[in-house]
Amino acid sequence: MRIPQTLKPGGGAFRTISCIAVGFLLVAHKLRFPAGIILKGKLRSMYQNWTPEMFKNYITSFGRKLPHDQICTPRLPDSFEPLVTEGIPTEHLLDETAIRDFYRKGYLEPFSVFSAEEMDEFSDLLLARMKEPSDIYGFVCERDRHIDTPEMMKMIANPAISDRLAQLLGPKLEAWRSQIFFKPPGKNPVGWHQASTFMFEESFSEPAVIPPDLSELFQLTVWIAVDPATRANGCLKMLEGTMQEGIRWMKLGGKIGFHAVNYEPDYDVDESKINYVEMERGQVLIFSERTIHGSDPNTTDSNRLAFNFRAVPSHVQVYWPGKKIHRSGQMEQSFDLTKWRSVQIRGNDNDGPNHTAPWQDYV
Ligand SMILES: O=C(O)CCC(=O)C(=O)O
Ligand SMILES: [Fe+2]
Repeated sequence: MRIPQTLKPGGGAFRTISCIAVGFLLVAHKLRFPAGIILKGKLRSMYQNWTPEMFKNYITSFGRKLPHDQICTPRLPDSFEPLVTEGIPTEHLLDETAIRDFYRKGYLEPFSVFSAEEMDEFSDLLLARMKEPSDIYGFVCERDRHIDTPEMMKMIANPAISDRLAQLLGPKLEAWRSQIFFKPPGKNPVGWHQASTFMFEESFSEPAVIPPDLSELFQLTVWIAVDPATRANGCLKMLEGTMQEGIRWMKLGGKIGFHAVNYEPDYDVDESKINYVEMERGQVLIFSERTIHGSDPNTTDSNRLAFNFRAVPSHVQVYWPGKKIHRSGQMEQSFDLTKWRSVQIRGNDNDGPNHTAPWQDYV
């Protein structure tokens, strides 16, 4: 069921009701009221996860101003050497310059992994999957299809990708989420956004990814160009320097956004800092979701199809412990997590906090 615009974040009714609730939370915060006793569900997690600055900005903007994500202060690593080198073939090794550039630009230069023939077959598979119900969630969706699609699972675990991820994140890695991004002619600009713990990209009130240290680099997105990605068909665009800067503020509402929620930047976008990342089919882009990024509409008459997945080091908790249903407000879908697993894509001797399965179990 589609939710009317007025009941979505940024919509009139949503703003009125949520400002009353947030006002109550702010007062409770000030009085140090033990809110856990009476609050339940979303209100309780907002009380726990929002900061006083967020409460205040939200109310004074009448339900429009929020950070793109949970506020954090990113920290540069002590050195730009790869975190892992052992067992990594030379062709996958990153040098210090590549890693330094990654921290500056927010992404690694795209590299070729898959052939055009492989992308032809993969394209047919993705387009078919988008119409079929997911075995794990039971409804038609574009999310986490790697769990019921062995071909995707093999891609996710491809060492040309996971070896590079390991040099930035560490040796033991999991893929917790994937997504098909289909951009047909004329469609789907993606507004400027960034995420760190995926608090707003996934929910309104609580992080989806829970690292022990918010300042470290604990997540990366892998974006695979199934069709060529060009400026004309809406390739990814990245704002240089923003990965290390922390989280900026956005305004809910407006004409574009991401998935079902509209919002716009509450800051000036410095055009001279935009990197358009054009890619050939079969190329792979690794970037930090903390980098402010988006994509323009597809102005060509052919599709722009892509597939992404999100990786974390295996010490990072995904979803709140014990969570059974994950409601993604932005996607307007609820995901029953009974059959979901965080998939180990590198280093199978996993001793982390997540309910995992090795990728080999699915192929
Ligand atoms: O494919 C796009 O246009 C947007 C993708 C994106 O935001 C992501 O992969 O995080
Ligand atoms: Fe994104």
